[in-house]
Amino acid sequence: MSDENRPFDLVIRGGTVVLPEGPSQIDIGVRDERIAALGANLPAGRDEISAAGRIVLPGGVDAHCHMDQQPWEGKSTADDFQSGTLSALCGGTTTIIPFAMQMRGQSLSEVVADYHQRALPKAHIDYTFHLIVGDPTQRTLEEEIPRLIAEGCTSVKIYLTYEGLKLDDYEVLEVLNVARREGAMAMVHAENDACIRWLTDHFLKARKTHLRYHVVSHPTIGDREATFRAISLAEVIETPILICHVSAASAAEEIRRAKARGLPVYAETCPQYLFLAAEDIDTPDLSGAMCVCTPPPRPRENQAEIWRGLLDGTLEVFSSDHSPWHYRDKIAGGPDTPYTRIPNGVPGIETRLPLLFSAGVNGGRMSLTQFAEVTATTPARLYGLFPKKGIIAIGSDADFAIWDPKREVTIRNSILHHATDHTPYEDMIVHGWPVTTISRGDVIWNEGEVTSKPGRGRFIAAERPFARQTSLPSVLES
Ligand code: DUC
Ligand code: ZN
Repeated sequence: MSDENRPFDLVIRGGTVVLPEGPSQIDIGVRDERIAALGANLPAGRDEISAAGRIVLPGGVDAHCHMDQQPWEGKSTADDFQSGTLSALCGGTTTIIPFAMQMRGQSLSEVVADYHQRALPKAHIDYTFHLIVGDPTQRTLEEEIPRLIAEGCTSVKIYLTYEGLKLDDYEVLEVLNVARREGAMAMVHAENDACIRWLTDHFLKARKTHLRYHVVSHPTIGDREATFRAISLAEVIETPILICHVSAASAAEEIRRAKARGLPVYAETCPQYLFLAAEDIDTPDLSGAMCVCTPPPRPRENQAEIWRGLLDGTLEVFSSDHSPWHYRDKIAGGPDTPYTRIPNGVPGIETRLPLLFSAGVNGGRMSLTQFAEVTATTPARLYGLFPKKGIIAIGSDADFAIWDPKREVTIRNSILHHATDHTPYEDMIVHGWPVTTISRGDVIWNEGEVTSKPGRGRFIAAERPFARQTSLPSVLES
C-alpha cells in the first residue's frame, strides 16, 4: 500500500486547530509520529480523538526551565527529568530546553554528557539543552562549544552575575564571537552584578535582611544597564542575542530601542513577571519566599509594561524559568531567614500555559495565533527546533495540546505534578486548561490521566538558528 493510502495512526477530529495563519475548523491526520494531513472530513484513523468544542494548539515549547540542576548550598532542586517533564506535559508542554550548566573549573563536555545521562531514562517528552558557559577557557571556546553545537545544542547562555557563573565583559565578547562563528543563539542573564553585591553588603551590614530587600538589592536600574551592555557587546560582535526573563519595564525599553535600530535582539519574559509582584514577596511572614526568584517580580504596576512588551513583540518568547526549590528549604533558616539564604527560583512549568491562556486569550488581550507564537513557534524557531516543533503543519512532529477553553480551574499545588511542595500561584482561578497532550502521536495526558512513560522523550538535535559567519566582525577588519 502506498504511504498516502495507509490509514492514519490517529485522527484528531472536529477541533479548532490553531494554524500559523489563524484558527481553522479541520481534522488532523497523524502517521509515523508526524502530521500527515490537515483538512476537513479526513478518512478514519486507527485511533480517533474528538476535539469538538476544543482548541488544538501546538504542544508548548518551554525554552527556559531548570531540571535536576546542581544543588545550591547543599539544597537540591525538587524536579529531576521525570517529575519535571511530567509536570510539563500535564500543562500542555511537549518540548523543553533546560540548561547544561558549566561552572568555573568544569569541563562543558562532561557537564553535557552527565546531563544526557540524567535525561535519557527519565524524560517523558522531547528535549534539547542550552549550554551555560561559566568557564570560557580556550578549550571550551575552541573545542567544546563548536563540537556540542554540531551535536545539537545550538544555544549558549551567559550570566552577567552570580558567583561561579558570571563572566566579565571580555569573556562575554569571547563567547559571543564563538556563537557568531557557529551560528548559535546567545542568551544573556542580564543583571548588574556589582549593584547586587554592593547593595546586599550594605543591607546585611544594616541588618536589613527581610524578604523585601531581595527586590531592592536587584534594582531595575541594574537590569536596564546590564541589558544595554549585553546588547552593546553583541553589537560589537555583530551577533544575535536573546535577553532572558525580562522583568523590568526599563529593560524592555532598551530592547525595544535596540529592535527599532534593526539589531537582532530577542527577549523572553515569564509568568512571574505578569502574575506575581514585589508586593507578593513583601509579606509579614516568610510565605513571600515562594515568590523569590531573580530577577525578582517588580511592583505590580510594572506588569502592564511587561504585558505591553509581550503583546507588541518586544518580548517574543514566554518561558517558565521553572526552578523548583522546596518551600521548606527556602525557609530552612527559620522565621528570620535572611533574604540572601533563600534559594532563587519559582516552579511554573505546568502553570505557564494555563495562566497565559486565561489572562491572555480568554482575557481578550491576545489571539490564539499570538499565544501559539510566544509559547511554541517562536521559541522553536529561535532555538533551531522549527519546523519539527512549535507548529501545526504537514511534516512537523505530531505534538499537540488540546484545550478546553472554558474549564475553570483553581490552581492548587495538590493538582500539579511537579515534585515541589508549593506553587506561588496557589488559589488563582484560571479559565482554560489543556485536557489532552499528544507527543509524536502518543496521547500522554488525557482528562486527568497520565498515559506516558518515563524515558519515552527523546533528545532532539537542534539546528543552528543562524548562518555560520566565516568573515570577522567588521570592527576587526578596520
Ligand atoms: N533565576 C534564574 O535566572 N534562573 C533560575 C532561578 C532564578 O530565580
Ligand atoms: Zn533560569
